[in-house]
Amino acid sequence: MQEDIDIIIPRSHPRYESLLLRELLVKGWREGIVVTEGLLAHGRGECFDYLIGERSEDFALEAERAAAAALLSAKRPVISVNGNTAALAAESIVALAHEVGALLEVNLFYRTEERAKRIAQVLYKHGAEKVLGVYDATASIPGIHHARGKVSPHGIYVADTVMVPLEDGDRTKALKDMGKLVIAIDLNPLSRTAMTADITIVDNVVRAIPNITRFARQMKRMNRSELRSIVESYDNRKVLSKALRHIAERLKKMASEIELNTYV
Ligand code: PTJ
Repeated sequence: MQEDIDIIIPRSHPRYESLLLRELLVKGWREGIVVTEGLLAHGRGECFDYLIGERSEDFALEAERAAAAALLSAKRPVISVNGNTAALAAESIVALAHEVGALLEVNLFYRTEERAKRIAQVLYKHGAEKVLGVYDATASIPGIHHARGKVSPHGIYVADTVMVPLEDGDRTKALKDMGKLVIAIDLNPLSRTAMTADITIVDNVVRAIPNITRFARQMKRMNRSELRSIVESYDNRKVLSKALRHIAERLKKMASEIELNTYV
C-alpha cells in the first residue's frame, strides 16, 4: 500500500502526510470499508487539523491521558470502530485494545452487514482476537432508530466506558443517557459529539490512538483509585475551550505574520 501511494505522491511533497491519509481513505472507499460520506467527513477533519497545526497540542494530550486512565480503570471498556477509523488506524486501534484490555466492536452510522464484515476482517488482519458487532448486533441503543443503533449485547450495550472515534452527536448523547462514560475523538471542537462527550480528544485519530496507548503503558502500574482520580479531575469544558483558544490565537498570529510578510 505504502509503495502504491509513493507512486502517486512523492515523499518529498510538503503535504505528504496529509495526502497519505487521503489516499488511505480512498483505498478504504474502493474496498468497501469507508462509506462515501466518510470522505466528506475526512475533508472536514482535514480542515480542522490544518487550523490546529497538525500536531497533538497540550489540550489533546491532556484528554488522551484522561482517556487512557478511563479505559484502564473501566470494568467493561469497548472501542467502537467505524469505516474511517478502520481505514486510517486499524493497526493502532488493535494495539490500544490489547494494551487497555478493551473489546473491539464494529458500530456504523451507515450500517450494512457487508461493510461491517469487511471492517471486522481488517481488524482481524491486524491481530484482533475478537470483534463484536458483526453477527451479534442484536441489541439497540435506546432512542436511536434504524440500523445505526444496532450494538452487541456483550459489547457497547453493557459497556461502562465507550471510546467513539469520529462519532455523531446523536449516538454520543444516547450512550451517555445509558449511563456510559464516552470518550470521543473529533478534530472539530465545536461538533455536537465534542460538546456531549465526557472526554473529547481534539486530535487526528492517527495521532490520538498511539498517544493513548503510550499513556496507558506509562500508567500500567497505577492502581484503580489513582486512575479514577485522573478521570475525575479532568475538565472537558476547559479542554474544549483551550482547543478553541489555540485555533483563534494561531490564526491571529498567522494573520499578523502575513501582514508583516514574515509568515513562512
Ligand atoms: O463508517 P460509518 O458508517 O460509521 O460512518 C462514519 C462517518 C465518519 C461518515 C460518520 O460517523 C459521520 O457522518 O460522521 P460526521 O458526523 O461527519 O462526523 C465526523 C467528525 O469527525 C467530524 O467532526 C470531523 O471533523 C471529524 N474527523 C474527520 N476525520 C477525522 C476526524 N476526527 C479525528 N480524526 C480524523 N482523521
